[in-house]
Amino acid sequence: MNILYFKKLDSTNIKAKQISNLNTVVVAEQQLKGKGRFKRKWSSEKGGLYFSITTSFKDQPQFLTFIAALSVFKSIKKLYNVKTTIKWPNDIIYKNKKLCGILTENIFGDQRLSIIGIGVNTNNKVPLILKNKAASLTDILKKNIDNKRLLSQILKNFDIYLKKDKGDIITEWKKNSFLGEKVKVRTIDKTFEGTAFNLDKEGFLIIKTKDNHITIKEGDIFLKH
Ligand code: BT5
Repeated sequence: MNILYFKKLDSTNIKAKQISNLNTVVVAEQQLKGKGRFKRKWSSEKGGLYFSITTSFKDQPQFLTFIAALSVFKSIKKLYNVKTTIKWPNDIIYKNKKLCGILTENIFGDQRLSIIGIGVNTNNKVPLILKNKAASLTDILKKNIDNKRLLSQILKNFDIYLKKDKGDIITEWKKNSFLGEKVKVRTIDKTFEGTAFNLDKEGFLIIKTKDNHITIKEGDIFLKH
């Protein structure tokens, strides 16, 4: 992997798209316009780990998100012995607070690429408004985090998972995920409650409600406790 470091970028996903080179990692110490899903913002103050990986196009980008989530999950466990939980579709949480967010985008240019953007709260401050929703590794461990070391561990794991088959990825994802938890689901057109029940073969989430099983393709999930 070719790693490019920047002090400040609008967004590592945007930069990676401009560069459009395969197997490149774009890292920024700070992002001015960090992006979340659905045009949301990702708070990216100095001190955090913000990067994007480009890889060959996958028609099911959710699998790349799963691979990224597993890579972050494993790295945090290995380096800091912190047990996090993977929440569908794109979060790593610690005690119900978001520690990492992932944004996978497919680019249909001359070359078809998938860009996987990963933001991990390490030494950065999160805005007051997110205090109840966001966790950082420094807050959890009460020590400074070596972002380069964490990055290289995540990239190592990412390479390993990229070579695994989908079935294995889903199995491992499930084992370390929030499945079984009571949740509230919000999609574009409805909100309802149930239990996070399973993933289907495509990587969509199945919610068990009182009298039904509902497949969720896109939306937000909130843990209920
Ligand atoms: C995400 O969106 O979680 C995807 C975040 C991806 C960020 C990375 S950083 C490197 C790369 N470059 C980019 O520009 N983006 C990627 P979503 O599920 O939509 O969550 C966004 C929501 O999370 C916001 O609306 C806030 O409520 C919350 N949030 C924002 N910043 C946060 C932070 N630093 N920590 C925890 N929660 C945050």
